[in-house]
Amino acid sequence: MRVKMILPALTEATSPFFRPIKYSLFPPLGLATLAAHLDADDEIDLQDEHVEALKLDDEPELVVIQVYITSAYRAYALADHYRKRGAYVCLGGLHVTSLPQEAMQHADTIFLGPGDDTFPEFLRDWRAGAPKKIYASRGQRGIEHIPPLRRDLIKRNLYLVPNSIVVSRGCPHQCNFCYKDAFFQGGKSFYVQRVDAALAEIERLPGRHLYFLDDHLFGDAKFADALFDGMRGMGRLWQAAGTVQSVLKPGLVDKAAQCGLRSLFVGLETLSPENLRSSLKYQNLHKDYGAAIRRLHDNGVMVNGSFVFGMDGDDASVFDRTVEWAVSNGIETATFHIMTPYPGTGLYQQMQSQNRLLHSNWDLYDTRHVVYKPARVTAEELERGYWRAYREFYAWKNIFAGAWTNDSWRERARHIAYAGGWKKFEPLWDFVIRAKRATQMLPTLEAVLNGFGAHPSWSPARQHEKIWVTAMETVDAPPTTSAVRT
Ligand code: B12
Repeated sequence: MRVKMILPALTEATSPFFRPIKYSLFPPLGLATLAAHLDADDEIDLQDEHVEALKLDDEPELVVIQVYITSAYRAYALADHYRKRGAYVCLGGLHVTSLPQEAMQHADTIFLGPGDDTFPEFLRDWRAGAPKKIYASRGQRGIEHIPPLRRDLIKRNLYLVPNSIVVSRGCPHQCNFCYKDAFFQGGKSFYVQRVDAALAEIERLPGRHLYFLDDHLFGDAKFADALFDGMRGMGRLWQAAGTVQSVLKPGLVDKAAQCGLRSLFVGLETLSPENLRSSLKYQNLHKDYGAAIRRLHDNGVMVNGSFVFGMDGDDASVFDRTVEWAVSNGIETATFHIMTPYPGTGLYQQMQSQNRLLHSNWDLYDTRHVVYKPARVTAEELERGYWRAYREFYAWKNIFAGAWTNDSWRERARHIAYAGGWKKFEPLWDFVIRAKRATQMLPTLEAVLNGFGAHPSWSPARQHEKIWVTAMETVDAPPTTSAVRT
């Protein structure tokens, strides 16, 4: 069987003028996961439009397209194209699950929710000549017995982070803006892989660097604890996402750092308790964000703080206040978003019932445009403030100010290299992406993550490196500085 799998891109990702690095970071794990259910002798062409021009003159029998909100129109156009050419088209993913009626116009079959149980069911029906129109994942879903994803279909050289990995689905919390409730309807919304399967998947990944794309890697503490035990000694350097609450809990983050965690994406969202309450993000309420950041820094873990602007408690002062706070707490990188109500979420229902949605042009639901009536600022103020926050946070003066919250020179250098690397060398990234050399930048990322030797990853096989770094430290470290960590 000839199968085509496509991750379509939003327009910006395919711009002939400028390619932001964020679209060349991660390969399409969702599709590679689904591909594992196909037969070994099926002819599979997996294309990710974020990193390659699509070949559209082929003749697949089955087309599988993943639909996110910002790529929905592009996905529908591709679906229409292949249906005209006689292919059987399947659409699935978050946006299809939120708006099945819309997606159905463009597909032979649609899938609601995760595809790990429904896609194999569909394949059986399709091969038997009786596919259904809709497959909905319900009830006791899980990923304990899924086959290893088809990494052989991923064009590794096109990505900065080819070793991205997911070992859980969903999250234990219930924030009203999150995609989670829209996606995991009628069943479990947080579940993990078997620890041995997760460790085996890690072992299969070449090199050192890993990026866990799990919504909350620490969400199941028992699982995370066993995973980190298993990762000890593997010599990995890795990045992931977790909550303030999980960082403040004693033990787990320290263990994570010992087995290679070097940067954590943390959903700080807002500095206002009122906003936390209204978005049901209770797990962040009354938590000392500053203490969480210090805890991560003390463990040699950099922080990517994620913030949302435009919640109902935000007035025009929110942008400057947030940037100032982030800089003074030494956060290395920040991701800002304009609050965006995704269809199917509690936030969307709230905005709809209050008649505050401005339009449903999904292309603009990209967290950079205001798509609803904000409460205490105008839409223009919100967009201007959002862009100003990015400019200010990544101004050299603030990168240096943030870096100087560290005592150690190596930590300062790491902060400057990491923050500057993402935002100050965009023309370089553009060049690297066009030259199809994204993976070749990985050693640079690894060097920065390990703090130029201050936070190396240990493994028995790398003892020689340990000895070398320790020797360096003895020579290099200024005698008065205690913060150079080994
Ligand atoms: C990695 C990631 C990215 C990466 C790359 C995406 C990629 N290569 O897949 C980058 C950085 C580029 C990115 C960018 C953006 N992202 Co993003 N991203 C994610 C993240 C963290 C993980 C995705 C992932 O790999 N999941 C793991 C795999 C295994 O699961 P999966 O992809 O969902 O696939 C499963 C199912 O969806 C289903 N399935 C999917 N497709 C199909 C098709 C068929 C036929 C079937 C049967 C099943 C099926 O089966 C799969 C296996 O179970 C998610 C959060 C999340 N947990 O999903 C956000 C998320 C998908 N992103 C989101 C958003 C909003 C964006 C941006 C608009 C944000 C921005 N301001 O930049 C951009 C634009 C994206 C675009 N191209 O249009 C939202 C999407 C909301 C929505 N309703 O669509 C999410 C959910 C985060 C959030 N804010 O809530 N993103």
